[in-house]
Formats: sequence, C-alpha cells, structure tokens
Amino acid sequence: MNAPASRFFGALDKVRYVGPDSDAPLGYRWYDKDRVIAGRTMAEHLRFAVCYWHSLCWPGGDPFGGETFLRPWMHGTVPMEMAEAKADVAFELFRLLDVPYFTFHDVDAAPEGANLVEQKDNVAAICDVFEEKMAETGVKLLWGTANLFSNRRYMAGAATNPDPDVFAYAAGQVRIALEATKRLGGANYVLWGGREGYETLLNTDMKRELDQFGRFLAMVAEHKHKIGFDGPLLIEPKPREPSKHQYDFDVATVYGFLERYDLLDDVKVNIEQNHALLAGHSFDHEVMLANALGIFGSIDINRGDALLGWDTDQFAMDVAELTLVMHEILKGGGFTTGGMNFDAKIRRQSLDPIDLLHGHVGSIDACARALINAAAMLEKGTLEMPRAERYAGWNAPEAKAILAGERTLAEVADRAIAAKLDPQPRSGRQEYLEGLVMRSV
Ligand code: XLS
Ligand code: NI
Ligand code: NI
Repeated sequence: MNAPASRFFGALDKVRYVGPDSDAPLGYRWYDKDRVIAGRTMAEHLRFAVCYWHSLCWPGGDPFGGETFLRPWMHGTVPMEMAEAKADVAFELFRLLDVPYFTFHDVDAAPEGANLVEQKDNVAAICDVFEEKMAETGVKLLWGTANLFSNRRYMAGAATNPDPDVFAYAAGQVRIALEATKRLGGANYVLWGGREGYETLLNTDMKRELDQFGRFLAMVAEHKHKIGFDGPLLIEPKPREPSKHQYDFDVATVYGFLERYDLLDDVKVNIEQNHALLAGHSFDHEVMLANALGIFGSIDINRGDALLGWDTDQFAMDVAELTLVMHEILKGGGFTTGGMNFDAKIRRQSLDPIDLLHGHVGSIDACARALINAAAMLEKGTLEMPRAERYAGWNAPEAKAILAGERTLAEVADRAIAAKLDPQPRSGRQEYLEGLVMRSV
C-alpha cells in the first residue's frame, strides 16, 4: 500500500521547457514558465492547478462499465493509509508537471466520515499531510470545495433539500472544507451545486428552494468573514448533469441570483468550458459576460466533445478556442485569485501513468500558446481596434449624453426627427475578423 509515488510514475523526470522544435517525448513546447508576456511570467498569468478528483480519484468507469485504471492507492483496506498513498502520488504528479497549484473536494482527499465529527477529523488529518507536502514542494492550493453531491443524502439537493437536516449536514461539511481551505492558504473557495436543482417540478417548490440556496450562500459568506478567509467564494455554473435542471444554470443566471440575495460582494464565478457548452454558450461568451458583470473569478479548463451532449471533461487542446478565451481574460486584467484548474480527465482507455502527464502537458501547452497569441492580439489591437471602430459613434457628445442619463426618450426621438436621421447599416465584417483570428493562432 505504501508504494512510493516514484514507483507509480517510474523513472520519469520533471517536465521541462524544451521548445517547439524538440523531439523529446515529454516536454513543454510553449509553456516556458519564466518567460515574460505582457508584464507577467507565463506561470503568473496561467496559474495552473491539477485537480484531485479526476486525476487521482476517478477509477476509469462509465455508465456501462467499471474501473479500468486499477490505481494501487484505491485498493487498500485502511482508508487513511490509502488517502496518504494518494497524496504521495498527487504531489509527485504536481512535481513532475511543475504546476504551482492544486484543487480538491473534501472527500477526494480524505476518507469520507460516517458523521461530521469523523469528517472533521479526517479532513484535519489530511491537512496535516498536505501542509507538510506543500511546504516541501511549494505547491499551493488554488481552491478547496466540499462534495455535496455524491453521498445519497444529497440526492434531493444540499442547500435546496426539502429536509432541513440535510441543509444542516451540508453546512457542517462546508464549514469543515472552508476552514481547511483557509488553513492551507487556499486562494478561493468553490461551490458547485450539482444537486441544487430538480428532477421533476411535480415535487418541487422552486421559490422555497431558491430562498434556501440564497440563505445557505449568505451563511457561507458570513462564515468566510468570521474566520478571516480572504479569497472569494466562487460559484461554478452548470445547467444540468447530474440534475435535470440546476439553479446555477450559467453566468447570467448566477449573476441574477447573486444580485437578488445580495451576494455580489463575496461571490464570483468559476467558469468551465464544458458547462458553457451544456448551457448553449461558448466558453468565451461566459468569460466575456462574467467580465462585463464584474464577477469573473477562475476557470475550470477542459473541453466537451462536439458529438456528445454531456460533460466529457477532456483535456483542452483547441488553441483557437483557448486564444479567444485568453484574449477576454487578459482584456479583463488577467487572473487575480483565480487560475486555470484542470477539471479534466484522461479517457478510460488511457491506462498508463504517463497518460496523466500527456493530458496535462498537452493542455498546458495549448493554454500557453493561447496566452502568447492573445497577448499579441491585444497588443496589436487585432480585435480591439475593429471593436472600437464599430462603436465609435458612441463617443460623440450627444451619444454620451444619452448614456449618461441626460436625455429622455422624447428628447432623443425629437432629435432623430429634427436631424432627419437616416442611419445606414454597416457590415459586421465577421469573415474579415475570422480571418484575422485565424492568422493569429
Ligand atoms: C462538475 C464540476 C465539479 C466542480 C467541483 O461538473 O465541474 O467537478 O468543478 O465540484
Ligand atoms: Ni468544474
Ligand atoms: Ni464539469
């Protein structure tokens, strides 16, 4: 059981920058962590995190078949020993990839307690292990979270459950996970509400459930202040899966929810590519909107499959898509507390330990290329110049007065008549812009 982590990955070396022309089987072609782009190193811009759940806890099952990976640390008999062996492999993976951050759910890292007292002890025990390993390696925690969706007690929701005892249990679990995140110096705390929704409206009181959800989040925000946790809370929108409908549907819906329950000061969003697609949006749509609304926090970086309608969580490799996302992130000033968390999993046929590295390395390089492209596009004004031109009319004094609230509808209408306005449509130039982007990636 206590096989050293090095034995799992064999004799692999730390992945290094080798440059785009190298033939090395494993190396970063574009991610050169100390290279400065637009005033920050690549590492500072991208803030990569490896997630615990997909990379260390997922056994390779699907709805039609069980485990394929047979990870040694998942086949012990003493849960805490298994958790420690998993932590060994985890930190060896972080070291090999040379990533600065990781993320975890309470129950990914520590054995799930049979009750909240046990839960607290288990999380504290794994925090001892993490603390030591974090000090040794310098790897930091991007965010922690509580799993309020796997245990059957949460089948009808956590905060939105019809049973207040389930709400209370969830509060207990979040308190433990939030305090652990604070103890480990985490930069953010995430809440993804996979069961906060419904299976059927026939048994659902939506107004009541939303009020419960709002109250729950307000309590988490109060507690965050009480314990002096500085990072933001991040809601992770997703429209469905596992529930038929989830209340945190997309960025726009979450914004409305935060506004209604007066939570905008404490809560931002963690946007995931595959969730954006499930909501019928593109990844860059969600990022642009979050920036526009002032709630952009962090990214779960992955990709869906264009032919499959569910959350396949594949490693993101599409440089063109990522370039547009990075463009919007940089335009918004880049990450502050957030980063790029690999909420991504290798496919169930990818059995070899090295496949875990290939997934991350490929996607890290895709993000690095995207960063380089996006920074160049911003510097040249590739999209910003045509965008500015498109809205240039709004710089005129009369147009500004309208937006400043200095004109009534009647005044604007009267002026349209007096000035005999006859506005002519102009081309949106989509293909021209698509060509510019194509040449930038
Ligand atoms: C599931 C979510 C989940 C969150 C953390 O679809 O992406 O993994 O990131 O609870
Ligand atoms: Ni996610
Ligand atoms: Ni997901």
